[in-house]
Formats: sequence, C-alpha cells, structure tokens
Amino acid sequence: MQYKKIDQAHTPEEFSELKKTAPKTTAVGVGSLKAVWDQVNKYMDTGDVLKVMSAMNQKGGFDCPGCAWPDPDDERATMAEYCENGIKAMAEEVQNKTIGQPFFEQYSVDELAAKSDFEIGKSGRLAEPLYLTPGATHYTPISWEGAFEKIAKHLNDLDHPDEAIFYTSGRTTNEAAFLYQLFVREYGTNNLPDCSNMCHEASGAGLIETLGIGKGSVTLDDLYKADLVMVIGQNPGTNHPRMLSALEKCKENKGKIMTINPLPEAGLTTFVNPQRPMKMLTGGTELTDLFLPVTINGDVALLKAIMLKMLEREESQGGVFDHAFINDKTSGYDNFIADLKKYNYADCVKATGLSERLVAEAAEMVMQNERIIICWAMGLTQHENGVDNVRELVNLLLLKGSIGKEGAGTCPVRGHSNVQGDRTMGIWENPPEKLLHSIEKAFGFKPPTAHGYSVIDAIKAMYEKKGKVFIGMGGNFLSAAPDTNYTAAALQNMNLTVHVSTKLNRSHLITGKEALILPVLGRAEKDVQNSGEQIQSVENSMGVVHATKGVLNPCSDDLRSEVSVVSNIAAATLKGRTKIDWLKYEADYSHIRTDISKVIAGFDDFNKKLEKKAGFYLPNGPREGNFTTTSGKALFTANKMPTKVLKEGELLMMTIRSHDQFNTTIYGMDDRYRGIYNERRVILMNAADMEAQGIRERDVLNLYSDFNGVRREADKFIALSYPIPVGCCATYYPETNVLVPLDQFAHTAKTPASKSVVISVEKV
Ligand SMILES: Nc1nc2c(c(=O)[nH]1)N[C@H]1C(S)=C(S)[C@@H](COP(=O)(O)OP(=O)(O)OC[C@H]3O[C@@H](n4cnc5c(=O)[nH]c(N)nc54)[C@H](O)[C@@H]3O)O[C@H]1N2
Ligand SMILES: Nc1nc2c(c(=O)[nH]1)N[C@H]1C(S)=C(S)[C@@H](COP(=O)(O)OP(=O)(O)OC[C@H]3O[C@@H](n4cnc5c(=O)[nH]c(N)nc54)[C@H](O)[C@@H]3O)O[C@H]1N2
Ligand SMILES: [Mo]
Repeated sequence: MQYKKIDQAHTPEEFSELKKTAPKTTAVGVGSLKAVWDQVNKYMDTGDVLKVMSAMNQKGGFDCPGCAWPDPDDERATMAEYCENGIKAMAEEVQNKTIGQPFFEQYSVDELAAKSDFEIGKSGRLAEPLYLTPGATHYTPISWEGAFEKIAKHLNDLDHPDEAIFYTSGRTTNEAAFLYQLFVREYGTNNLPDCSNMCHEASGAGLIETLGIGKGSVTLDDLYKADLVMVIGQNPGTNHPRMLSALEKCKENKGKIMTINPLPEAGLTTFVNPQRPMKMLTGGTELTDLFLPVTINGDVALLKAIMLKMLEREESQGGVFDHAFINDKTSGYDNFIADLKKYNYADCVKATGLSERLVAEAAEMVMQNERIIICWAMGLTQHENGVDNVRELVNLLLLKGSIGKEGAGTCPVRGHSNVQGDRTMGIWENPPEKLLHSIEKAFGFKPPTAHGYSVIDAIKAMYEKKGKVFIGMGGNFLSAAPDTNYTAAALQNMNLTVHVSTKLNRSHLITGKEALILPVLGRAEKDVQNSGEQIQSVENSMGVVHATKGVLNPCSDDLRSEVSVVSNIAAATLKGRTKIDWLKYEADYSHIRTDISKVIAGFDDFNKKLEKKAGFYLPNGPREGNFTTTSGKALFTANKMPTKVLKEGELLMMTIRSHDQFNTTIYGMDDRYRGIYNERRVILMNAADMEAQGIRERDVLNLYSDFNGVRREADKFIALSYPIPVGCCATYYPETNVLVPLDQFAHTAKTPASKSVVISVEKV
C-alpha cells in the first residue's frame, strides 16, 4: 500500500518571523497576567470569562482541563486557583467559534492537513458528528445514531476483539473512563493503550516495584513542610505553574530547593506570585538554592555520585543513613550497597557533566536535610533507563528514611488533569488480576486476561495490519506518538479510525479507510442528561478525588458527553449479548459511581463521598509507611549507569514543551520564558557545539536520527545558541517526533525515549 499522506503527518516546514531575547529567570508576574487576558479575549465573551474564572478549580466548580496539580484542601485563593496556562487551556476549549458542515464543505481533509498545528487548533470547536466515506475528500455530517451503528458494525465484523484498539488521553473523567474500560473488556480485549504509556508509565513501573503503588506518596501539605525539595527533569514554571506557589510556601517555612535540569528554566529560579501584589512589586521569591545543569540523561550518574558521597560519610562518621527505617521497612540494602561500591565517584561525576564542586554541594545538601521530597516529570521518564531513574531516586529517599513521613516522599508530577484517575478506573493494557476479578463479580462476565497493546505495541500492530479499528477517547494519537511517519502509515491501514474530540487535530486528517469525528462537551460546559445536570469526578496528582461540574452552556447543541458516547457505542455494539444496562448510565451518572464503588478500591460510598467539596484521599500505603510490595518492604534496587557515548558530531536531543502549548495543541508561537518568539522550528544548541560544527546563529539545519539502521529526518530547523550543556540540544514536541525511534523506549514501561534522541545535523 502507498501511504500517500506521510508528508501531511506533520506541521509544514515553514518559518514565521523569529525573535530571540535572553531567557527569563522569573516566572509568572505581570507578563503572565497580560498573556492570560490576551489569550482569553481572543476567544471568549467577557461574561463567560468571569463565570469561568470564578468557577475553575473552586469547590463546586470544574477542574481545570490543564495539568493534574492538586488544589489546596482548605483555603483557596479567591482570585481562582488557576494559572496562565490553565486559563489558556480553558480558553482554547471554550472558544465561541465552532466548526461544522460549512467548514468541512469548504476544506478538504488534504487542505486541512496542509495547515500548521497552530492553525488547525485555531479553527474552533467541533460542533457536530462527522464522517469520512471511503475514498472521500471531505468530511460530511452524520447523525449520532448513524455513527454508533457504523462503529458497532465495524467492531462486530472483526475476526477477534483484539483487532480493535481503544486509546485514551488523560482528560477523560473517572465516570467516562470506567465505562470505557468496562465496555472494552465486555467486548473482549485489553487493548487499552493510553497517553500514560508515553508519559509517567516509567514512574508507575518503578514505583510499583519498589514501593507497591504506582503513584506518588506526598500531599500538598508535605511540600509545605519539606526540608528539601529536589525538582528533577521538570519545568513547573510552564507545565505546572501552581506548583510554584507550593514551593514558595516551602521556602517560607525555611525549606531548600535543589533543581536538576539541563536548562535553567524560568520560575524555578524566581517566582512572582500573581496572587500577592506586593511580591510582584518587590521582585518575587528566589526558589532554587542549588541549580545543577546536568547533562541529558546524567541523572543516574548524579544520584549515584551523591549516594557515594553519602556512603563515604556514613562509613567514616555515621549519622547519614536512617538505619532504623532501613532495617524496619526495606529489603535489598546490602545488595544495593555492594552494587553502589562498584562505581567510582569520579566516573559518576564525569558522566553528569557537572563540576565536582556542584555535585559535592548537592550531596552535602541531601546529607544536611532530613525530610526530602523528590518531584519529577518527563525529564526522568522519557529515556531508555526511565524506570532506572525512578528506582534510583527511590534508593536515595530510602537511605534517608524519607518516605512515609511528614514532609517527605515521592512526587511524580502528572501531566493531564485526570491521567492518574483514568488508570485508577482501569484504563490499563496490563490490568491487575484483582481488577478483572472485581469486574467479573460485579457484572457477571469474564473479562479477557491476556495483556493488551500499549501505545508502542498498538502502533506496530496497526502497521502490521493486526489492528483494524482504532478508537481514540480524546487525545491526538498521531502527533503525540513517536516516529510520526511510521504511525501515520499505521493509522492509514485501519478500516476505521474514530476520534472522540473537542477540537480538530492532525489525527483527524490522517485516517483509516473510513473515519468518524465525534464532538464532545469540554470540562467547563454543563452536562444535562435525562435525570438533570450531571457532575463527574477526577483524581489529581496526589490521589485526591473530587467533583467537577461545568458552568457554561455548550458551544453547540449537537455535542454529547463522553459518558453518553461510550454508553451508546457499547449499547449498539453489544446489543443482545451484554449483561449491562448501558443507557441507564447515560441517563444518570450516579449509577456509574454506584458501580465504581463495587469494583475499585477506595471508592466505597462514592456518591456520598463526592459531596465533600474538597474531595477525598484515596488509600496510599507508602504515604503511611506501609509498603504494599509483595514482600511488604520497600525495595532497594541496583541500577546500571547508562553508558551511551556520542560519536563525533552527534548530539543528544530532548523534545520539550514551549510555554505556549498543551501537548499537541499549540496556543501560540512564543516560548516567552526561554526568550524565543514567533517560531517553533528551532533547535537550541550549546555555542561550543555550534562552533565545532561551523554552525552560526540562525543557520537552517536538517536533523537526522539513525537508529538500528533506519534513518529518520526532520527538515528545516533554525539553530539558536542557548545555555544547554555541551553535546545536548533541545527541540519542541511534536515537530520532531518524526525523529523519535519507535523501538527506543524505557525497559519495562515502554515509554518512548523522547528525551534521549541521538541526532546529527546538517546545514541546508
Ligand atoms: N502548559 C502546559 N502544561 C502542561 C503540559 C503542556 O504541554 N503545557 N503538558 C502536561 C503533560 S501531559 C505533562 S506529562 C507535563 C510535562 O511536564 P514536564 O515534564 O515539565 O514537560 P517537558 O517540557 O517535557 O519538560 C521536561 C523538563 O525536563 C528537562 N529534561 C529533559 N531531559 C532531562 C534529563 O535527562 N534530565 C533532567 N534532569 N532533566 C531533563 C527539560 O529541560 C524540561 O525542563 O505537563 C503537563 N502540563
Ligand atoms: N516527542 C515527545 N512526544 C511526546 C511527549 C514529549 O515530551 N515529547 N510527551 C508525551 C506525553 S507526556 C503525553 S501525555 C502525550 C499526550 O498525548 P495526547 O493526550 O494524545 O495528546 P493531547 O495533545 O493532549 O490531545 C489533545 C487533543 O485532545 C482532545 N481533547 C481535549 N480535551 C478533551 C476532552 O475533554 N475530551 C475529549 N474527548 N477530547 C479532548 C482535543 O481534540 C485535542 O486536540 O504526548 C506524548 N508525546
Ligand atoms: Mo503527559
């Protein structure tokens, strides 16, 4: 088969007018407030703006559709618990511009694919269900019933349920996610890949093995009380701005902050809290006490170097390790120490790219402080050794007895607003046996036990034509996945691709033989069903479940909720053979919660608990010092230090987010904190690497990645010198996903290694 549309699978290689200034050190403040208003006024009526701002992240209001950072349990800022990027996410979602039949009559699928992601995103909210007939050039409207029947027919025509793939992105609420996995399992497969596979899967894998639960152990209160917070591989100023308020509180309580990141990200340096006008005038709070500009993937080496220093002091003077905790609560200590001793301190320091002085200072800081929290995100998970990174940071915390006590513990900072909840609800291609038993007991059918496809396996299955129908519950699978061209080919092999979406994206434009777009309500919109207005629920990054309820009228009368879409697909597909009354759920979501109570631990009396405005905490063993591993102990592990050596001319590339995007949704063309305006096709390089390769500022480069004999290419990126360690470079995701090899991923977790792509560059 010829994959005609491969060159339309990415944003066009065109430039806008690049402007560059020095990177900022301060985050939020006045510039942020201005950016909020600019964005909001672009899309929304003033009345709606005020309504939304007063309800977002407030008790009784709706959950911000941005990241998964928690809201305070008690007092919340009256000016709304939001951030610049939360408002942008929301404004993007509740645009008053809609697209329906006239728009899709005007533009063919190919014409839309020729636009940039930024332009596609600006088109407006999807307003009615759309269908692409085989061979057609344009989407045309279809009735909801017509769409459900088509999906049912395709699913029922397959030889085996495992030929269908059901993706989930992390905005789906608990109620919709629970129904979706229930439907997929009654239909007969565990093919439930999700965005988590590309995100914190490595954290989940590392934490389940060592501590017994794939979630973090700390609460917001712990962050306020920590002696030391280490922020590793995370850019909260852009991606979790409300975290900066928590760090500010920690500092006010005399806590210290250590930042480990190849880039000097704004916000981690200085934070100007928009809710404190006086601070805005006086220049804000300095957050980071010690900044370690580690080389990309130098984290295991750094953690080992720190632990070697600790061991040396422990052996000479004692008093460094928490032996009571180690004896009582952990296993594997002796093996771990024996393995650590195999490493040479100087070699480790060398592999970090840092000066010995800085590493020694970091070790001293860890030794001097008792209650330690480690926060991390994609800078640690998206490497081949992503799981090792997580296990190694657990080792450090265990040595200090810093898990399961106040002000200490693990804090993987989640991405999508309900990505953690979706997993709790059973969106998991490797379901635990316990979940399957509970489903069988509650619903009377036997769910399949064979593991399903993760994102990477799903792409391969589709490429090899073992997958035939793809359904995406939210998200933008094509652009988020690694190896864009391969993924584009895979999707074009499908008989049917279906996207349940709020906004148009590239995944709607590179389709199977037939395609459907099913438009749904966003978080901020009221959800009215037969029994009246519905509430739903989400779980944040710290395991708090709370209600979310929209406040605006839907942007179109022809939208359904995700719950309604799933219920109807299930009813149509499983007609005559289901044990479940699917449409009962659609009419009244409290029935879903009643059934969640029967299946998922911690959700007993769910409807009642949800009445508690600030929500309720889910059980979390490690938080209380109960390690729910098979041995009942927290586990020390031996992890190898990565040894990848770059050849001459090669660079290690991280693919990161700008300040003006939410994953594949591009809000604008500026990366304000990094001082890059109006252009996303850039590659940030160290000045010494540029000089060594004869590259001048603003030269245009083609980028290549050679992996296992396959050459991948991304054309036309403007070279910019930037404070990044030698041998490293950075580009924006998703423009360079085309370079991320499908077969390079974290062992155990299969998280694509999108922060460790070896590339070479050539001047155009
Ligand atoms: N506004 C906004 N908010 C978001 C998102 C968004 O796109 N926009 N996305 C959401 C999602 S789904 C997620 S998962 C999170 C992502 O949140 P982050 O993980 O903060 O996002 P990234 O841009 O991928 O940044 C990774 C950081 O890790 C650093 N880094 C890269 N490689 C390494 C390394 O090898 N070692 C170390 N120590 N650091 C490294 C980079 O310099 C960068 O600062 O944010 C969520 N929130
Ligand atoms: N190279 C590289 N690749 C990456 C990453 C990286 O750092 N580097 N990060 C990875 C990470 S951490 C993640 S989480 C994934 C993200 O992968 P995805 O979650 O698949 O991608 P998003 O861009 O968040 O999805 C945006 C789309 O979701 C739809 N949408 C938004 N809100 C809703 C809603 O409420 N309901 C429904 N049904 N649809 C909605 C809209 O149509 C929008 O276009 O990407 C991964 N890919
Ligand atoms: Mo993510």
